[in-house]
Amino acid sequence: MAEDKREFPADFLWGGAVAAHQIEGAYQEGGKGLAITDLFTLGDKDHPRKITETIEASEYYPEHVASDFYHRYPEDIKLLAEMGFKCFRTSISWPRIFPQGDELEPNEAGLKFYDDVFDECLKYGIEPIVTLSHFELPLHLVQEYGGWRDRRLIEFFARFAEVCFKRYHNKVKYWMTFNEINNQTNFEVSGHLYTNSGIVPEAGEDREKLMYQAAHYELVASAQAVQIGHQIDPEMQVGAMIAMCPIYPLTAKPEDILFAQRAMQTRYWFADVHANGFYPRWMKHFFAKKGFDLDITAADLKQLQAGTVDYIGFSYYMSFATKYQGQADFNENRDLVDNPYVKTTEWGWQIDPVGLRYALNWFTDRYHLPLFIVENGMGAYDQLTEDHQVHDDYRIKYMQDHIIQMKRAVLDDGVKLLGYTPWGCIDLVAHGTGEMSKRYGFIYVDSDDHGHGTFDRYRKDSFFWYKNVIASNGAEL
Ligand code: P53
Repeated sequence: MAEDKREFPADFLWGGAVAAHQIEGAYQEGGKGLAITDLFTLGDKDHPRKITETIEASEYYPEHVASDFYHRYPEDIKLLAEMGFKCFRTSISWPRIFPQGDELEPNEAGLKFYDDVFDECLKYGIEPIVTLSHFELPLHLVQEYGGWRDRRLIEFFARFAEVCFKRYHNKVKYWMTFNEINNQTNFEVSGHLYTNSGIVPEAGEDREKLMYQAAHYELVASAQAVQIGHQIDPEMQVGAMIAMCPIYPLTAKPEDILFAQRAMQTRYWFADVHANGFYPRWMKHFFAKKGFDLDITAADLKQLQAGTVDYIGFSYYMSFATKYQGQADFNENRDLVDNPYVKTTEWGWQIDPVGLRYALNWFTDRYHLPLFIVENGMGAYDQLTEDHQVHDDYRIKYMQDHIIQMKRAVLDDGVKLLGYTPWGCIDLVAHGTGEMSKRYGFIYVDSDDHGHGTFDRYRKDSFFWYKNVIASNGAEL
């Protein structure tokens, strides 16, 4: 295949992405309250993270220290600038701004921290891209209200959004409301409902119904935030953030095709509501069939319609395949099968660059909105050599393959893509397992899974490679 030397559009936003809880550490500094992620223990690929009720001395909580970005952000952002970043995606830790979540007045020290971070970015011409809620729900909202099972969280979130928009609208144009709002479709797996919505199901409670109720409140809160944002500054772009793992039919058997369609509906209706402003038809039937008497008011439906998103941000790591097994409703834990045509990472994630082009086209056909790839990457074990190098050719290969498909979607298919922010551009705590050793970065952070190390930063081979990708605007991969 001939080398594709074409460039991306001139205003394409090359950058990288992180999230507050996975990189900042300093979990009790600057008046920050506890986030739910401060109670996630260390796991690994064979052992899920536990969620404890209080901080236990015998456990290790990786987010407490993370990559110590809170203290080292000037050095980190300087390195991002050296790579030529045009933008940098991070999140605002909700409990830094509202330590309990339900206060009326924000915490000035928290607001000041993000002013400093954004100013440091802007100093180098790096545009901050901000997620409001990236799994950092204030713990108090779980203890006092049961998380997003309670309608009052809409009001708390709207207040948080308003405070952030007012404070930073001159520094931040692109916002996202809820990170991977659809990751909770796997509600049967312990932890997913908690991570997205702070919900601990009681014995005998219908987890599926809880998920739909919480997601509804979140979508209403998101729609309110979009409207608040546009009132404060019409230039502001407020987007959704969807975890996109396309689900293919395993074979061309018509039942498999129909089932894959069903699977996509089940996982991506969140984007339908965000972008279209109303629930898809199948859901009304589904709720009735299930006998779910959800709290969805006429006023809510108006909000959804009035607060549709300006763009779709999405993460892309992998694709799935599914096979019809005689059950009408798709179930993530039962119906996903191995795709024989792709390889996997060491954590079993199916590597599928072509699926990224598929996803970009799928979103475009469905919503006709600009898109933003706000996460992509491959978690891997890296080796730091004695002279402080990391030869991460596997990471370079993964990204090359994905950027080639992205290029085709933009230049051959006409997809409107705002930018590309690969995940974990500075090594950070993996969300799923809590491991530091599941690394994504261009910048190596010298710390192990237990927070032992110097925390010094080192440039990996991928650092120099990506720097050249940006400098050539994607012509040289
Ligand atoms: P980690 C699962 C599937 C796809 C994306 O994940 C996911 C997850 C949750 O683990 O989450 C996103 O760190 C998420 C980030 C996360 C990243 O993907 O488990 O938005 O917070 O770190 C990568 O390897």
